[in-house]
Amino acid sequence: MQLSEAVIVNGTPTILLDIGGVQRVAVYNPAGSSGTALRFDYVVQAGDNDADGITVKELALNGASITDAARLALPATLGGIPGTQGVLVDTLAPDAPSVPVLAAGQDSGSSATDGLTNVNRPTIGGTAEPGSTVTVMIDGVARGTTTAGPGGAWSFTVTDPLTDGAHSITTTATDRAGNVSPASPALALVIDATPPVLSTPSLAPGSDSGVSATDRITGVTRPTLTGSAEPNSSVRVILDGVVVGTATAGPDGRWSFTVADALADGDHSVATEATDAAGNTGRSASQTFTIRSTAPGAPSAPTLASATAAPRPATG
Ligand SMILES: [Ca+2]
Ligand SMILES: [Ca+2]
Ligand SMILES: [Ca+2]
Ligand SMILES: [Ca+2]
Repeated sequence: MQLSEAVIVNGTPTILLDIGGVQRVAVYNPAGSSGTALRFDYVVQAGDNDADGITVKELALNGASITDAARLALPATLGGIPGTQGVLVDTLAPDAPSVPVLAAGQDSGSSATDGLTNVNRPTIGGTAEPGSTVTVMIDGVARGTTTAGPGGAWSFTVTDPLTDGAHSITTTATDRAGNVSPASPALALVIDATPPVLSTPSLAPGSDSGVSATDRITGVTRPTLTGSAEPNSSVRVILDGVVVGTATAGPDGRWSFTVADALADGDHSVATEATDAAGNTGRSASQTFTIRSTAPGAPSAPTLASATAAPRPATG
């Protein structure tokens, strides 16, 4: 309270305030006052909340006197009160924000709602108190802030790529007075940005017939092919450049596939491609093998090359 001349205050006058519809009282503070500037203090209390500015109401003498040097009492009215609509009082913390969600298109792979994604810098969003500052925490560590719009909606794109594995995303909202909300419920996210790694496919044991079980020359025209890929990934079997079927890798990564249509004699190649649940795709090297299903011509009668020679093994 500014005065044009020095005054003497006896007693404890007060000034009535309206804070969000609640009457509060600012009390004369002699220690903070001088002859021409009277100070009144009000300490904001828990629960005070006035988003459009407090109102300064009347001066109450409460039996006190305010006089000038000539002992003339001042009129106990307040004039020329500066605008107080900018004086905002807010002791109420925002409610906890909504559970964060992945933005549209960010939940890749076989399900768009399972929280398993290969987007390792995802955009997430939610709602919080309008105008509040939203702090995004990943695994409990604040990783950035954004502002909730007039409707409360906010959006945030993770800046540093998240590592593969599980992550928990929560938020808090901070209002303009610095009150911080409780944390939101958590968004559980699993990042898999790593494509499947596939072994070179091979003929299964039992599908590589003949003198050698490892020479990839076989009389089995519908061989079983095997290999390994990322566990639970979907494996496409590519024979001579054409996808002929799909297998699913087991929890140990092993898959097998039996060719449905008999293969012609001759050389063939097999390769595989696997896609994991997050939508990453990897490809194997290709492997060749040879089908020889036609019975060879009757072998000539064995002859002894010498008395000590061992019998020649049959071929085929
Ligand atoms: Ca508030
Ligand atoms: Ca997904
Ligand atoms: Ca993967
Ligand atoms: Ca063989």
